[in-house]
Amino acid sequence: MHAYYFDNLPTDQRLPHITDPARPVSPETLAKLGVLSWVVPVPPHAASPSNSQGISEEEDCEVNRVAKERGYKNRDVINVSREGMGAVYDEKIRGFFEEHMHEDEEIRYILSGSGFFDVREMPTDAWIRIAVAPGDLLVLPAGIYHRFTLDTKDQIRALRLFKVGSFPPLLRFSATSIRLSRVATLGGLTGG
Ligand code: KMT
Ligand code: NI
Repeated sequence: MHAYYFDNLPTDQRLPHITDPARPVSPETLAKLGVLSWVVPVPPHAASPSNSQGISEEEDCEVNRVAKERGYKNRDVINVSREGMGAVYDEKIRGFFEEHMHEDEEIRYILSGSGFFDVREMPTDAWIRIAVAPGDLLVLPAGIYHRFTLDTKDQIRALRLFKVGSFPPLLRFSATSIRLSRVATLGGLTGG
């Protein structure tokens, strides 16, 4: 896992988008936003692309210890690739990259492939890009605005852990408009 400020250039979302010079973001800065990360080596059975279960709740491993400690109840494996998603691939790719948030804390544990999670820094509103690879375990706090994109390798498989219910939340399609109206309200109140 490495993180840095996103360059905001309107090129292919799957490119790294590192600024020149790069502006790295430390794990401490991420932790202040509630974004926590660990590296947990992926067991061979879960790393295999044909595996669709990921890590079962019975396995004795760090992922399950974190999940139990933090009160997680549900999980699934998502294979974000053209092969893995079929007809809904383009729509899903678009949806993941639309700024959204989840009502509850969620975990992503990368089993294979790679990609980028962008999280909004508060109160600056800057995008922080988090590059993830196999073994990265990422905690996204409740309510953080974020988006996801594949990189140019076009493939990631991740275990998703949920505290309640199931993905996707209803909020995801209105998240950007809610956030923008909040910004507008703040602007109005301060006269800026
Ligand atoms: C999210 O919350 O944006 C996602 O789950 C993206 C896909 S996980 C690799
Ligand atoms: Ni999300």
